[in-house]
Amino acid sequence: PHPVFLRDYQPPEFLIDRVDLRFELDPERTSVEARLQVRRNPAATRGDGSLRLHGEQLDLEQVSMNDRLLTPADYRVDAESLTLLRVPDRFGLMTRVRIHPSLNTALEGLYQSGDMLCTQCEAEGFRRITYFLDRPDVMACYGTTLVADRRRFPVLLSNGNRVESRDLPDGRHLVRWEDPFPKPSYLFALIAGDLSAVEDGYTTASGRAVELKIYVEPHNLDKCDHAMRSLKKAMRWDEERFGREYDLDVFMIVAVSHFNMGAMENKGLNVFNDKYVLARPDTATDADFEGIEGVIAHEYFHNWTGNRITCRDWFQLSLKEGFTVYRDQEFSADMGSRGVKRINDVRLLRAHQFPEDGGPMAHPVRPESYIEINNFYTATVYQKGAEVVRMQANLLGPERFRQATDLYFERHDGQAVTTDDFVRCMEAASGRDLGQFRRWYDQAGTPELSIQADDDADDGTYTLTIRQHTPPTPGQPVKMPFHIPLAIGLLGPDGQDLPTRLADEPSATAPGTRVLELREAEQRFRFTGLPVRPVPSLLRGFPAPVKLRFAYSDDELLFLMAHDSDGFNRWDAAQTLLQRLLLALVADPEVGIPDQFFAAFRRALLDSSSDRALLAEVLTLPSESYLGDQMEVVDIDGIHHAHTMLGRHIGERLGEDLLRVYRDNGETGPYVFTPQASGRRALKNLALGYLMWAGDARALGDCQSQFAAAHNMTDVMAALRLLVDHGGAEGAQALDEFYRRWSRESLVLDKWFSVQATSPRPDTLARVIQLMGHSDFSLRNPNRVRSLVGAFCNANPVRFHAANGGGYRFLADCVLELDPLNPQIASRLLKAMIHWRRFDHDRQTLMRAEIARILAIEELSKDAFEVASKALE
Ligand code: HT7
Ligand code: ZN
Repeated sequence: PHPVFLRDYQPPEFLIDRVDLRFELDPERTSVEARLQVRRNPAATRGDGSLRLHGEQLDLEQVSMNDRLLTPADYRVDAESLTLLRVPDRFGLMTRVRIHPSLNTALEGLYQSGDMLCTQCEAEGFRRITYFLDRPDVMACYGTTLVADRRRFPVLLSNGNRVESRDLPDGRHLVRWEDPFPKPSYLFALIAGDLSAVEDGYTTASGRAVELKIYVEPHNLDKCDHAMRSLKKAMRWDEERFGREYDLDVFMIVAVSHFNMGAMENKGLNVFNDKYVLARPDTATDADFEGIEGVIAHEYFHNWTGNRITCRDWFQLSLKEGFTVYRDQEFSADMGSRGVKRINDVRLLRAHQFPEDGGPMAHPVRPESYIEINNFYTATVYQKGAEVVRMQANLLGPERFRQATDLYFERHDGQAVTTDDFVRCMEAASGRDLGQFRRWYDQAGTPELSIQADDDADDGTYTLTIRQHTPPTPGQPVKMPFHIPLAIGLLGPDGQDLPTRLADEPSATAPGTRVLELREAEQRFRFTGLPVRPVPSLLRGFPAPVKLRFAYSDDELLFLMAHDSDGFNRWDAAQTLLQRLLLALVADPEVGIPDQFFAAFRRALLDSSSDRALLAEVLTLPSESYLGDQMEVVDIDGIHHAHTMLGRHIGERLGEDLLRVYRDNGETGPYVFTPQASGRRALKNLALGYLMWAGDARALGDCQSQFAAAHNMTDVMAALRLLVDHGGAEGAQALDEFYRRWSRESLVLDKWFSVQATSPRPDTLARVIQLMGHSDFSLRNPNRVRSLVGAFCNANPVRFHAANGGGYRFLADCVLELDPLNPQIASRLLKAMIHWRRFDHDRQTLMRAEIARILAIEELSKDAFEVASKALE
């Protein structure tokens, strides 16, 4: 397979203004008739007079041009395209093809999910439905006619507004949809099924009425309230914060059980993985409720950032994804606790994006090449892309940023544009030069900031010398300095913020946070007028996606943890301390844990003035994989041992306090999803976890009672996880009970699989292999695969990286079995092994051998080929 390069981008030679599609739907054999209005693109250079349309896995039946039937002498067909050999400057084209949804296990194009038919076209799935210019810069208006058996498929949906509906002979019916907004083919969607809808309404800021419908299988109707509430909140928020109104008469969401990703923003018809729609307190955890709110908002926000304004080509993916993630993060921050949201977003960035940036598949936010675009829906494009937008928002300030986004929406509505067009709007609205800032889009790698502090008590100055260095990444051996906003504060001995006046500034600055702008490899900032040596609070609120190196003493970290006015940095100081302690324990398991650590932990635990959700974040140990990322060579077993040991010590030393916190934060009434209530649950279950680590006999009883009595899935799952990890009869019995109760609820059953797959118990791999043969397991359902195989390989480091290589062999076997069925999911799973160079020699050898075994397969998909080959480069 060959890469596609950004530098080769050419505008399309032809444009398509209008598409009329007619589907005769049948799971085994669907007929698709497409009528395209094609014209030469005046802005493109003339080619050889032919037109090449994308098309894959289509059985071509008929082609006609301007109503004249073409013969095979007029065109050429191969596995990826239909080429019309001579075409006029403007013409009508009709093609009729057959496709086979029930055989489509890749879940791209038109496929069967349970009893319904649905589509997934992003990125390049439309070409599996009909012949087309399947690229995002070809935007057309779509009319879609759906014909199907009325009993089997009473609901027929597509993009836009419904304009016709009638019965046909032989029990069939016809529904016609018209989407007035030009869109790229990746936003096309259709749904056919026996579905029920929860309906509601929304009046936009300008007074237009919009019908809201969430379609689900009838037995799920009682799990849509939270999704509907989230949708209405998102619609209001986008009006208030970004001035964006919804534009069609109806907005529809459909929940499907077989879906490769989280959800898809098709115009007016968002298709969702049901995991991000369905929730009832007894079936979904707080994390699920939060995920639903965020993903519903994300897809809705795409209506403007993605649909009205789309990407010129797939290298610009972050134009819509980075911006939309930024928007959904801001939305969630406004709906819940801003501080906790930021912590979780940064945790995610550090856990996934930083390793990606340091690994063999590192790529810029705007990649320069790809073999398979599906491999580039990454943490870099999404999460780092959002950080890049956030930095611009912070550099501009709220008012200018709003002017800049208004300009972007006005200037580019209806267009397919680039990340550079976006930055140009930021520049135009603010008058700032973002020339150097643009490097965030085209240089990969995480910058490392090394900061050194010098003070001269005599003249009251304090100097920070800041060096930035970005390690090389594949294809980019040398990096230029980034433009980095660095928010800092200086704390006095009483914990208050001091003024941050620089030596060359004429007037005093108010105490608090100030933003330094870094542009060079090394820069020095000299602060004056400081009566005492301050403790610096660096990277407040995490203003840029960078790694910080500063030689804090333990005492300084304890001080920041207790006093920093920036909540994010209080959390970060605690995490740095915990990380330090854990890494010291890895190096020497006999090392003593200082009393002051327990004292600080206890103080935080009993701090009733703080938000409990934030406390739970502060008191959670850094994950084993994150600790591994901080080591030169990952010591899997050492980390697991240190983690368990510290958890046990905390449980033992603070047993009484933990028990009190556990009991004081019990549920008092019916489940509500509010930041306060979910914070209580998080803190309570964290306390229970430490007690269970310590083997506290009272905690085992509490855990069993919680498992038996809780009415909400958050508490049930927390107890189940602890019981399973505890093992023995208690664990087995809880699993059996859970299965008996929930085996018919697919999303809950996923939890049953993943709680077993992520247990650190020594026999977990054997159990996982056994579960692969369970009658409820299927490789054809991505959620199930993720809940068992994905959870084991990505969230159970100590068992996946077992020294005997069993985990690696298991993953490679799964990838090989899955690749012919669903290459997207297979290649995503394979990514669990690409950081093999970070491990010891024996594990490196084992992982490399498994990747090589995969690469040796001749019919390997482009998806898996790209990941495997880059991993070994
Ligand atoms: N824009 C959507 C991406 C997506 C996707 C991409 C490739 C293959 C399947 C897919 N399903 C959804 C989701 C989003 O970011 O909003
Ligand atoms: Zn998105």
